[in-house]
Amino acid sequence: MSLTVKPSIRQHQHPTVRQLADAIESIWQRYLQLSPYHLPDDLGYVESRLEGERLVIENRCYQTPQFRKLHLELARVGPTLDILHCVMFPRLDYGLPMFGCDLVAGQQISAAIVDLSPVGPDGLPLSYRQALSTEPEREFSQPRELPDWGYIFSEFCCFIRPANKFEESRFLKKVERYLSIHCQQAVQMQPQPQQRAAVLAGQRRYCQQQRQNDKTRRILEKAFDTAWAERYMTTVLFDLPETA
Ligand code: 18B
Repeated sequence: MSLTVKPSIRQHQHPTVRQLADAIESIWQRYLQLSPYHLPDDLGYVESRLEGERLVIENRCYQTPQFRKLHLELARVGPTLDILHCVMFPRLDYGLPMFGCDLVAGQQISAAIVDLSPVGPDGLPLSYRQALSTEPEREFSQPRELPDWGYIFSEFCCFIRPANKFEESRFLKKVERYLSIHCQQAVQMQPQPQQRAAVLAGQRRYCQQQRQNDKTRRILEKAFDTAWAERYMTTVLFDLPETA
């Protein structure tokens, strides 16, 4: 499938948000066989007001033979807060880690996180650990501490506040490496139907923890309401397959 260029809030967002969104889609396109994924009730484009300020959410979703849902979300809160959110949900026949990325940019980027998070009790598969073992250490001067619910992330999780443009572009490169490793591993993998129950349990745990992110929830609650925020977090941001 070729990705058509639609008018988008992307053009107006923080340059690093825009570059990261472009990079993610270009890697997906390079390695994966994309087809469309339809969101419930057309939650593709959502607009509301947050304390008099506009909240705009724009979703891009795809599926592939290995992934039930590839989700890239761009959001703008008011005139200056830009957010990129990305999660790749493997199909249950594939015991792959969860790729997740979040970038929160006001005047400066306050939070940049990327991880390949394990779904099994034994941590990341050996092939991932080997591929990630060449990652440089101490690339960033301002690491951030994970919240309590963040024990789902791997030892390769990168959570920082980029100190300058160099660190921003270094973070971008890191996301590109994580994503390329993930796509390459995924397309080489054979389906393992006997693992479905375990994979579902792992994805459920991942989603349950992510739904505890109060900072995300608060933005959605202020712009809409509690019920809408709950529904959005459970059906769009961190949903599970219906075959559950
Ligand atoms: N998230 N993020 O995706 N979040 O979605 N995000 C924030 O500087 C949104 C993910 C993660 O310190 C912040 O503190 C909104 C994924 C972590 O307690 C804001 C959306 C991952 C933190 C938002 C969104 C992830 C965090 C505060 C929907 C990881 C730190 C910014 C579009 C794979 C939490 C700051 C803490 C923070 C908002 C992680 C405002 C609205 C996939 C760990």
